[in-house]
Amino acid sequence: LVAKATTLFSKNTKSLVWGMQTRAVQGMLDFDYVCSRDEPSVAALVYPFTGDHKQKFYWGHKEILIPVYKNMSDAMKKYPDVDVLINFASLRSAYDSTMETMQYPQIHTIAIIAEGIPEAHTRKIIKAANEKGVTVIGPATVGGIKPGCFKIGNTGGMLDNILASKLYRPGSVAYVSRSGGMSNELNNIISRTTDGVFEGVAIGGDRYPGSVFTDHVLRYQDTPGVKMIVVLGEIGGTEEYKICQAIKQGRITKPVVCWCIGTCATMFSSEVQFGHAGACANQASETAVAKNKALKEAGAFVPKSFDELGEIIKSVYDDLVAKGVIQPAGELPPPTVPMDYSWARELGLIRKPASFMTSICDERGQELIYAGMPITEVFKSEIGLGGTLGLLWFQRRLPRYACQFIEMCLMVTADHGPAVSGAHNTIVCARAGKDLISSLTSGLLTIGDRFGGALDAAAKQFSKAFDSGMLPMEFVNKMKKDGMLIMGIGHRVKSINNPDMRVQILKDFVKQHFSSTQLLDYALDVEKITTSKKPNLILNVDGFIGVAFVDLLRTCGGFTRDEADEFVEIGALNGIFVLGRSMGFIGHYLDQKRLKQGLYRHPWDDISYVLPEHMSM
Ligand code: Q5B
Repeated sequence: LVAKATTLFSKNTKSLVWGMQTRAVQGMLDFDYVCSRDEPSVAALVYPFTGDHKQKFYWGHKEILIPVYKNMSDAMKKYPDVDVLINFASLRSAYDSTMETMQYPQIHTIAIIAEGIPEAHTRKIIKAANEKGVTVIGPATVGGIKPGCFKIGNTGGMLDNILASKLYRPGSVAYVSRSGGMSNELNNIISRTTDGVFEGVAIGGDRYPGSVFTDHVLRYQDTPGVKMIVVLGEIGGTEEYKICQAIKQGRITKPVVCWCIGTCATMFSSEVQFGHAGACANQASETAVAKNKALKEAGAFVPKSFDELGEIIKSVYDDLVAKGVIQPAGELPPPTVPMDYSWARELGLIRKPASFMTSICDERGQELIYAGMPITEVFKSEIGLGGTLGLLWFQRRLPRYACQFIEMCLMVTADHGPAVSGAHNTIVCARAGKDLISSLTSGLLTIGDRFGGALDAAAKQFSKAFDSGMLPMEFVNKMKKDGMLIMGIGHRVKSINNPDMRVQILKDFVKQHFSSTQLLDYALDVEKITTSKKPNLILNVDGFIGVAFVDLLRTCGGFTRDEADEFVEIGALNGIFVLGRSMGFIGHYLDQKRLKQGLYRHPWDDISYVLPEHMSM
């Protein structure tokens, strides 16, 4: 067997981290920085699942790059001064990666974080480690910490905890525990009752930890900076008896404060398996009560209960100070490590104007919310597509008739055959081999004043004329005088002789359900005048929806007049045609694909070529 190192970590320790644990690595670097280390303790990461590359981290305020290697051998070769490996591999790969690590004699300490590694594998690891003189911390642990020097992975928690427990500089008390969580509690207790932690290791809760209590207690005994030792044992196993023996034999001379957790097991009528795999007393000597008794008899300082642990640590420490064994050093403030933005925000310490604002939908919580209405409620109250559109476009729970009207608008505008500009474009695009989205958008891009995009302009023109008290005839004449077309009036194929049934359907519904149709009535009066001039100058589908929507917004009770006007101003109404007609365009796209239509080429006989005469120079 090769002797193992007494000092596992120093201010110059360099490590490799196995696994893409970027948060843990950043935590280590922040710890290094707050300890005033000259260089980061992480030399590189090893991660077999990506190629060699570099990862960005913070070193104080600065951004630095730390390499990631696919092969451990490359990392070892590149960093011969690395002597610690922190293994974040899963329980499936931790064995192989640990065994591989032990092939490199430069490594003297391995921390294995994974839980659930088969005991047979751990025992093989322990055997190999003993043969090679490698200290294994873990498995199933956060690892350990040496204030001012080195932190294994996530040990010690967040930076505020590290600072609160003064882990950025060494104290005189070394501890060993099984549990990682309880080691944090020890950091807290020791920092409040003494000059602080010198080193702390959590060996992990498995039945076969890679290193045991005595391994670390003996190291601490042989480490001059350690003046007293704290052991937090627990029910199960007999390791604590080795400490008793070492005290009795005089191998351990420094004061040992010890408490075994799990004394409450006696309150149960049957044997209790506590959280850790090894935390179960299989015989009387393995109970916490028996071990505490033996430790006390051996000369360790054993409190009456865990609650008294702090007091007893303090009294032992005060005694050492009184005897001059410990001379508490003066406090120096640690360097400031900038707080991560996300953490500072979570703590409510900073505010920043958001780049985006949204008021219609929130997907962050457990349930998707549309304008304040949880998605389950959207379905429960059966508001349908019209109601959903009401929430997302108008941020209102609209009355049922309004939802129905919106759905009818979407239905009547869904398609008007392949000959209209948009459908034509979609078809040509689909036949040119383009995809659905390209073909759809090619169709949508034709929507404008002349085709399908006259809803908002119609709403504006008619409202302005109506609100200003202009008579329908005055309005028609003024538009003619100004040389402007009336938006929402006129159709290429529909006329009073060939009425548009879509408009008729909507008209019937609106007349029956809307509380007021003032603007619609005004537009119908205008239609009477325009159709008297030309039968195709009807109030078309765009115009009808435009003016009827103004009546809806103004009179449904959900909007102020300003809000109603704003929706028209910002172009909400054309959205109805865009949304409705998207259904048709998609239909045309699928139809062309289904019909296996080839590339479209417009026939020459349908193009009038009107080039200038050939001109000779
Ligand atoms: N005149 C729609 O024009 C159309 C006049 C007008 C005063 C007017 C035209 C127009 C306003 C925009 C509008 C939406 C281009 C239409 C839609 C969806 C669709 C489409 C589908 C679907 C049709 C002939 C004479 C001229 C003009 C005069 C025409 N419009 N006067 N105000 N608004 N409307 N767009 O038939 O004296 O002879 O020179 O721009 O509302 O897109 O199915 O196809 O669902 O897909 O080509 O329904 O009306 O008529 O331009 O030859 O004009 O009438 O000044 O007078 P036409 P033009 P004059 S719905």
